[in-house]
Amino acid sequence: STPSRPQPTHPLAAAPVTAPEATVDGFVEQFLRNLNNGRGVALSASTPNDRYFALAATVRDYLMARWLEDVRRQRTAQSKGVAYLSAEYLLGRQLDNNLLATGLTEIAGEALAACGLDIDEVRALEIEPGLGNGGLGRLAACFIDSLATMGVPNIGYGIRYEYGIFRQTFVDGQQVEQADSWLSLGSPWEFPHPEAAQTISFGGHTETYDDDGVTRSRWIPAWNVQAVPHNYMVPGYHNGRVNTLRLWSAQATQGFDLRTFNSGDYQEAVRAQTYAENISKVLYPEDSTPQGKELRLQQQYFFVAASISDFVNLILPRDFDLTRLPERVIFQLNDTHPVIGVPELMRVLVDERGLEWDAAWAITRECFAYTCHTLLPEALEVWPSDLLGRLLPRHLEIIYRINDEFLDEVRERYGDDEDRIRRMSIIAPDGAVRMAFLATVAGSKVNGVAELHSQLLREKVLPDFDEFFPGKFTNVTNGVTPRRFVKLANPGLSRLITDTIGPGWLTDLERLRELEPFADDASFRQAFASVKAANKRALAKTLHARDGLTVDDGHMLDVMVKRLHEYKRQTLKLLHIVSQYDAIVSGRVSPAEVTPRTFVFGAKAAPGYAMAKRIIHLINAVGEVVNTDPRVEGRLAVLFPPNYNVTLAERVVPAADLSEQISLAGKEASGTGNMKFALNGALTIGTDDGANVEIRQLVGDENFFLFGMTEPEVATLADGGYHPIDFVRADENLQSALDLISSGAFSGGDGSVFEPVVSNLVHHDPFMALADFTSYAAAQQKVDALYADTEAWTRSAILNVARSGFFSSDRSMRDYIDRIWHTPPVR
Ligand code: TH1
Repeated sequence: STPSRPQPTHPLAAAPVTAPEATVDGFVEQFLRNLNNGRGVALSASTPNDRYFALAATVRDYLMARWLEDVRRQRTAQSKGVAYLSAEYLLGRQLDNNLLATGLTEIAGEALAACGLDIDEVRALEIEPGLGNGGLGRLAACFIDSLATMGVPNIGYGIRYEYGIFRQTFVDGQQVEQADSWLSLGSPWEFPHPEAAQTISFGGHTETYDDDGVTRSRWIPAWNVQAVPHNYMVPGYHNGRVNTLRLWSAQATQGFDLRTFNSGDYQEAVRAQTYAENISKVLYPEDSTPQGKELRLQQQYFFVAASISDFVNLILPRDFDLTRLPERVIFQLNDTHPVIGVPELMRVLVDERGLEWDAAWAITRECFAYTCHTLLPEALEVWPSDLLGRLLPRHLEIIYRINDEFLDEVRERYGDDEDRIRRMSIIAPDGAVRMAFLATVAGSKVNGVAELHSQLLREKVLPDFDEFFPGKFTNVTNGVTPRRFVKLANPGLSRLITDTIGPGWLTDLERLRELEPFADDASFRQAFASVKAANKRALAKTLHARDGLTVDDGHMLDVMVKRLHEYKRQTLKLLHIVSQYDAIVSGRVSPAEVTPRTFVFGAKAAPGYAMAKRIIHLINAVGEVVNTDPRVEGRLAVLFPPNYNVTLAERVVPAADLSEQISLAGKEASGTGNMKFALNGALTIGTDDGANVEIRQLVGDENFFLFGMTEPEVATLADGGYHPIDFVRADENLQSALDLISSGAFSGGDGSVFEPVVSNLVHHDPFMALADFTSYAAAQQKVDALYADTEAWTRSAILNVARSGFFSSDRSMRDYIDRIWHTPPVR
């Protein structure tokens, strides 16, 4: 029931909400009010956490009037918006971002100082919400930032995991996971609305019934949970716009508990509650490797069903004509994780709203679009039909019908080409449901995330579908938000840019092109290099305080930060480090000939991914030895700060000289770290993979260290039978580095410790690290040569910044809007 609207008589209550005054005085007043009234403490008695909460609440207060206005507009305006469906949002810290959006950074600093507080100490208390694994989750966070900044109506829908991505620790060099209890002190950024909970059903069976002579199907579920919305502000940059991120949390339903309780089984009632609340308990820590677990499917349906119902039943007016749904919303599927939304919308339209199947299907096909983020065959989700049928029987029925009708169309086009039918069927021969196929059939558009990836998606993964649906496939190259990854992360560079080309570039990143001529200006190069040096010192400080690590002055900072995955080839980098170390200790080169480098790794391994964990162990073991061997004379250092996350990225990226993007060609769909580094003036050493291809095209070959096989060369090598041992025999440095690991040089003389890593490389090497080693080592020599010429290096670094404006997520959003969504900004 809709609550009745208040009819205020007091002028204050009838007026629009207003923000506190944007002055130091106004800020102090609001901050103290929040501390006193919100936390119930006086300044003198407040804890650091009280102050952090009060500061966050104050920033919120400045955004509130805008937010309420935008929420109202969303309900009343007739414009079309984006409902972004994503199982992950890797947001990073909110305080600085929201201060930046409101333009209050300086005022807040002064206000806190006037209260006798250091804002840096307060901001350090924020625990970042790690509600994502890596690139996919961070991309979602960048996209909603850009949409708010561009004034495009958007709701981000997802899951409020109680535990985000695990906190990584190292014990004796090996990864040990700790629970990420990011909510233990509460979150000042969320607005829970338990009263607006949605009931989400599961299990049971379906039955047919007669509806005025028409046979219809209905779902009789067995159990349900409550989905409680938690709203977060998503402020645009300096534009007074605030969109919403709505994350759902699972809560046991009372009715369900009561029934069990009344039957006398209290223990069982509590168990049921735990079961229900498990749904949003923890983020699955697998990046690009689905496990096909029932709880995962529960999570997916839970948040998608709640989100669709939220939009269709609550945001749209009660009497909205659903045949016009495509005029109001596009549901963007962030990979296959939310694809169960396709049969869910069909169920809502047909079973709940009584539409005819064909009409409902026409609406559904217009309302969804699908982004694929990977090519790894093992990453494409499939759900066993018995599992789906048990958990969501009506949805399985709907999927079967969608598939039957789709395959009829295929037959109509191609005749009884049974081979093709088998290839294109949403239902695999073993009965499993191929979610990527379902998304492709249902989606109005299907896109990959970089040019090369989109091309391979069409040509290698879904060629039958590309032929069948001309015009459906498109590309949108990923992007990153320059607000967080340039302005917040790199204030020094931002200041230099603004001093040089004026303001405005932060929302029009192609304007960085105007920096190009300054690459030839010696005094600009000088200023640019000193920003980089200052960023390195800042990183050194952070790593020292955080992990007790030391970064030597004067070292090149060579960085590889991303999830640990064999396809990304951290081992290739490691082999090169080992071979440099080997060259020194075997006397082949003197330390003085080696470019001083600090190698920084950051990487979490999925807890069940044994090989990835062994590789982490090996990196740490090599670091132990290299960092302490006096023969190295401090020329090489390997640092592996644990728990790489968004907060650390904001320190590491601006400090890097060299960005390692060395996946096997054809395996990394896009990458987005690669973009962050280029934008912050690191040079890339990389393969022709993912968005590296576009980075190299834009920054120019002479400002990029390319190496390795191309994707067609990889395919040819694989077809001819790949024998890694051939490549070991052909490169004595490689042979020697592998021998050194096998000898136990990094494991106290016990060669067996890392034998599984070495033998996997030498005998299998599924991602051809050894085949690319020689070429990689040669490219690293070119890196050393250019680095020796400081002016030339800095010139290249500046050109990387100047030519990377394309990689703003604002541009990605424009591409989505033009090619897929057709959701213009609303003024
Ligand atoms: C990543 C891709 O590996 C990466 O190349 C890309 O830049 C990023 O998405 C954003 O597009 C992926 N992350 C996941 C995570 C899961 C499943 C598939 C992918 S693909 C859980």
